[in-house]
Amino acid sequence: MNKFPKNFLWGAACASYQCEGAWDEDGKGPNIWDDFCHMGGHVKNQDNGDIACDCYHRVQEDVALMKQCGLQAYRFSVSWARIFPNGDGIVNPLGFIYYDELVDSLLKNGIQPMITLYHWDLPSALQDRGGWLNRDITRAFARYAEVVAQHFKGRVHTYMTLNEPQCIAQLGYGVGVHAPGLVLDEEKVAQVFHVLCLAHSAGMRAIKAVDPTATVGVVTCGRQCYPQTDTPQNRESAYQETFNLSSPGWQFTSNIFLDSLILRKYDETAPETVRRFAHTIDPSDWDMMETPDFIGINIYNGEMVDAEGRYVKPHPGAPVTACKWKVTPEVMHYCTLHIYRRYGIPVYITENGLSCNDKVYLDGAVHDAERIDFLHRYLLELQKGIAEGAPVLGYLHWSLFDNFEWAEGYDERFGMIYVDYKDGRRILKDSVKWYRNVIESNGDSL
Ligand code: GBH
Repeated sequence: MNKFPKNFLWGAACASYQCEGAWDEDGKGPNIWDDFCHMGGHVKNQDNGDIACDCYHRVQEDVALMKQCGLQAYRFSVSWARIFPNGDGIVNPLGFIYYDELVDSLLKNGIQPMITLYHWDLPSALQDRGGWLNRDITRAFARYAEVVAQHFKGRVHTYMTLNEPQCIAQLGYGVGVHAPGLVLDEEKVAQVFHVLCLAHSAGMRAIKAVDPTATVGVVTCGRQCYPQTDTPQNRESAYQETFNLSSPGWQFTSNIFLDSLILRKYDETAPETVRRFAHTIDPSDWDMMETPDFIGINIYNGEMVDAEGRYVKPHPGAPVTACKWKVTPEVMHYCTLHIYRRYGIPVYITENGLSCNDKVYLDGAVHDAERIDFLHRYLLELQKGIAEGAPVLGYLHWSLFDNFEWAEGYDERFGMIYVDYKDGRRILKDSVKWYRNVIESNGDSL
């Protein structure tokens, strides 16, 4: 019996601002992360993405490495401000240079390109007009989506409209630790979620209009709970708590976004602020929502709950990653089942991984035993969800390269390939050699 489905897709993911560099080359316009970093005071060590991993200038080398790692798919994002320097209006004739080279090189090497349209780097010109608070942005996003889909028609078949609406809304507009750095009240954050839903939907329609065969998904990072003991009652409480908006942090649930898109309503557990916002919505908005073809799940860890749905604190000294995120492999078993049970559409794991204190050893290699152990545990648990019927189409590790970790700058290393930021040199870590065997055996080596 095979552990993973026959056509299961194994790959890795990254995002434009985190790895490309070339922040002002070939006619690119400024985006909110350029501004946020250059302003100073927001990012550790005053780091920025001006150069990052310099992927922009290393396409051939990088794709050769991907090939060497045995990747079947590469999820990357397009920088909106490269295509539309002003967010809207005129297309930059040089905007696709890098992406053309990347996509063609991936295809030549048998690696499937998967495009995220928006991974947080909004053109500054659109932020000047209110960013995701202004619903006019949905038109600009649809235009951008249309231009990208038209350009890659026949070469790219899988798109993700938005990466993690939860982070865009809450980290960018609620607590301000991400660009654009705004600190607004909960009703405004709810409004951002709604505009993001409309933008996803308009973008999805635009892609389908130019390429009806394209598959279009959206990527969530909502809270996931898993049962302390694997009983039916505890499984149920974990499911209920996963989508409970009345627990602290409705901004970090999946349903605050996906319910709107797919169920076309807010959950009954929505708090007062969300309800108040809901009253201001034009009812015809709900008819404009587009159900995605798949849901991308970004999952790093989860919350353990008991049979009554109470959160169980990790025991003292429980394992954590370098940036102190909990290590909870069990969440992989249940997260795909939860999302599938509620929404009934297939899922990808679009991100999963960890940061480690990686360094180059005396022997010149990067021995990241922690990452191998983490991956091994998480993938074994993922397999359990699949065995119980969750339609999981693939697994994309976050990340391929060490890269710019937003407000944490370059302090956190999430890659399976080490990047020496002094000179851009890449070194395959032990984990990616291990991962290659997993891919080659379609998970049977686990
Ligand atoms: C992803 O974000 C990003 O897509 C990617 O760009 C980034 O580099 C990568 O992960 C690694 O950070 O406990 O309720 O406050 C993941 C961000 C981190 C989302 C923690 C939710 C906690 C929610 N997530 N998180 S809560």
